[in-house]
Amino acid sequence: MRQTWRWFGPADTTGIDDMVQAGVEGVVSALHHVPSGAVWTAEEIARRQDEVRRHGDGSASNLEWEVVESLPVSEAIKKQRGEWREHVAAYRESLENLAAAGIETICYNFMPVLDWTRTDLAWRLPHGGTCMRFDYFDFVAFDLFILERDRAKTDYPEDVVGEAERRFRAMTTVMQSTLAINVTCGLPGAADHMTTKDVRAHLAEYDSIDAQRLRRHYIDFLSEVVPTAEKHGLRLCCHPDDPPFPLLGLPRVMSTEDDYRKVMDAVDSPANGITLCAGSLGARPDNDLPGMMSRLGDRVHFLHLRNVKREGDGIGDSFHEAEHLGGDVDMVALIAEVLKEEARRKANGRTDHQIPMRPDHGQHILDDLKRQSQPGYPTVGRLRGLAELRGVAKALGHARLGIDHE
Ligand code: DNO
Repeated sequence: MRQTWRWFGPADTTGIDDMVQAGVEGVVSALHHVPSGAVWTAEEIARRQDEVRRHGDGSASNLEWEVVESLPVSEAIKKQRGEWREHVAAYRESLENLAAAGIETICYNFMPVLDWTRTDLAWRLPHGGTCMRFDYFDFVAFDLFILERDRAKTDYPEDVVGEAERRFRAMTTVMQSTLAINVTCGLPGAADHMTTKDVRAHLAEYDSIDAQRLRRHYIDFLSEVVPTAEKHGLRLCCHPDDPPFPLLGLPRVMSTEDDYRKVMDAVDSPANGITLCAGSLGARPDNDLPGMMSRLGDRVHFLHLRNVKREGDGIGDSFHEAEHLGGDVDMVALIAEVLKEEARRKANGRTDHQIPMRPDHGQHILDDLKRQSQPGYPTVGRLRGLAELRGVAKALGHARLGIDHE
């Protein structure tokens, strides 16, 4: 596995110098300031590459920008409305510019309206640190009483509405507005921030788009951009829905193995691949992560190694972000499958036999509690995760265990 690290650019409180000390091998970044639908120009890409290549004092970092996360797919493309064709053309142009700059792995997602969704960005853990959490009843309270979505009342059973109402009434106004901010926090570092009002307006536009239609739009998009990716030797990789179940009555189409299979088969090309995010997919008890890696592995171009602790057995129940080796995802078994896939690729002469992985999210611990960072992206918590994951890979890849590990 190639050990990478997400960097939000010069404003990130974890700098390039920190990454070098953490033993990071490659950088994951994006041009967060460019709005979805616009072209990533060669100049802007080159600027970010240059920033990655330098330490704070200007000396060489020996790091490269290796993975894009994310090249966002605009809402217009997802809905096939307005300027969506222009946005697809811009997407192709951005891919061409990235290819010319030598960046081959491009992550994106196809979640309507909201990216990742949590109700608490700093949930206190017994050890004194914090993590992100999704609380089902708080989320329902947001939907019913803050967003006041038209159909919300009929979407939930009566007892759930009752409990959500009790929760909401017990919240102070500050707690209510914090909940609204947390839920709409969406993509960290993105140019497109949303208010509750924006969410309402977007939801209305999805009234006539069900999962089947959204999947069709997604396949249409892939049919347009995968040929460009193929031509330039790029690997597109779709991040799963986070959490992997429908929210706010919106359709979700990348939540399960079956969802991935449908889309991989519809546009059957190595350039159409997967970001296997263990934490996102792991929030659902019926997603078998090591099994998915073993069955879909040849299309996995990027790995987010993160863990979650599910707080119930149902699809849609509360969960929180656990330590990388804690939680419900069998991380050791998953990494073992990754190493097997890498060995298969090597034997087949694939140049992409080393799969980039990043320690996804981290609990905020030690100095993280004193310094500001993007929610889920603390320095020490991620460093701890990287160290643990690296240890597992090293141990499993030990020659005596017979897995050829790069
Ligand atoms: C959250 C991230 C996601 C991810 C996008 C990819 O921390 O994993 O925001 O970057 O969904 O498009």
